[in-house]
Amino acid sequence: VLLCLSALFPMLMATEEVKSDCFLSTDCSDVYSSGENVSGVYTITTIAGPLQVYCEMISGGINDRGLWTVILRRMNGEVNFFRPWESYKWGFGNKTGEYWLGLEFLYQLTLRYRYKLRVDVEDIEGKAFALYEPFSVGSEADGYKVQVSGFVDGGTGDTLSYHNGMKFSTFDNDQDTWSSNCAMTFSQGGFWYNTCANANPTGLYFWGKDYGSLSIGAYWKSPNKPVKSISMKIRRVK
Ligand SMILES: [Ca+2]
Repeated sequence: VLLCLSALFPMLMATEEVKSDCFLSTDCSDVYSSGENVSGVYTITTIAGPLQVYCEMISGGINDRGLWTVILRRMNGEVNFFRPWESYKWGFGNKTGEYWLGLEFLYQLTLRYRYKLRVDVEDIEGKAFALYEPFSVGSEADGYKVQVSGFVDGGTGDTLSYHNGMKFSTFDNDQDTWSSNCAMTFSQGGFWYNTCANANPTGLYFWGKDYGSLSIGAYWKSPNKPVKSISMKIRRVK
């Protein structure tokens, strides 16, 4: 059994000696610190064991250079996102393509460190992004409730604040604030639905297709602008 002191006791990370003895990574910031600086799939360590993630080593301009741990990516519709609670809890998809990292991992990461969130969106209007800091996810007992604030507009507008403080919902676990089931009826994904969504990144991938019902599509800015690609990623804030 590999034992990494700094992963178990982050306070020890301040000690260079301990850090250099530890080759396990908590997130993509640690992957970068271990000497990797090319975007790609890397293995991090979680309390559930090793976990593959896509690390985006640079995103945006010089002022927003970072080591981003990708938590959601849509790019071609190859993965079905209309999935039950257990899938959203532990993650699904293909780390080189479309995937959801998993709520339990988001909880564990954001419990330990302060994170910012970046959302990169490409739709009919081109590319844009949004930044939020801080971003955190509560425990399963608390419904994996999201806390997100500190919006900075990179062209998408602020659609996520509507979801601040919401619990996570899937079609088989309705924790939204609507009398009916957002995931089942309107949104066809899993998200921190309110009543129901201003942003729906896990909806059906409609880019390049005809679609009949706008609200069930994958969108960020508004339901009538389905995404060509979208990625949500978090970066540890020092
Ligand atoms: Ca409901």
